[in-house]
Amino acid sequence: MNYLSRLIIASHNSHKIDEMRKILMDFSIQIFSLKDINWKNPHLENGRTYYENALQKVRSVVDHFGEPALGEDSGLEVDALEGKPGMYSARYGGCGASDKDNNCKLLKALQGIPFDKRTARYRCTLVLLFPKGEVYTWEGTCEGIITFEPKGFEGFGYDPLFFLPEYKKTFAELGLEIKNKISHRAQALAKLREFFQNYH
Ligand code: ITT
Repeated sequence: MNYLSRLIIASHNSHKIDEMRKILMDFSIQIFSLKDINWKNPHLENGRTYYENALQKVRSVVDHFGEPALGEDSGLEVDALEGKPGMYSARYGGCGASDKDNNCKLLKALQGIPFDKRTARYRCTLVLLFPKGEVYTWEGTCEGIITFEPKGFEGFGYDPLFFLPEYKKTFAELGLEIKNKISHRAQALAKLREFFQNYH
């Protein structure tokens, strides 16, 4: 692989982009979000796996711009709900659902389930695609417990409900500095960092 000087992050989620930028900021790579390059097309996301969805997100961008792109598909898997909402986490509360709608639906679905049975994990599948077709993928997971009520104001999505037993706080209470060390996305990006380090 040649030296990578520019990279598009194929996500419309500003929180994800912010996390990814911060984790990659010490590399001398110019990072562009879809907003930076004025790409407004919604993603096609009809894959059967996180990998297929992530690949769809990057493929359309790489095909259009002819530059490498990094994308990811992620979700929250709750054991008591047999892995739901999983790949459908963003639209769990219905099409156009807000984070608050999704969190409300999740709390309702878990009504009556005791603390020790509310285990869950975030999963992130990262895909890096080059214009010539080389594709690399990495995965990260982060284990936690779904709380009984939202706590904290940082982060996004299910973070106010995602409790980390080791820290006794939710991701929304912990803040980005710690989240970016231990999250599913941080773990997948740590593998991408290793990949970049070997090629720089
Ligand atoms: P892009 O597809 O544009 O990247 P998106 O938010 O639609 O943005 P996904 O389809 O991968 O991304 O959906 C992931 C959803 O999973 C996200 O919207 C949240 O509801 C949830 N999620 C994933 N990672 C999360 C995190 O770190 N914190 C909170 N919720 C998260």
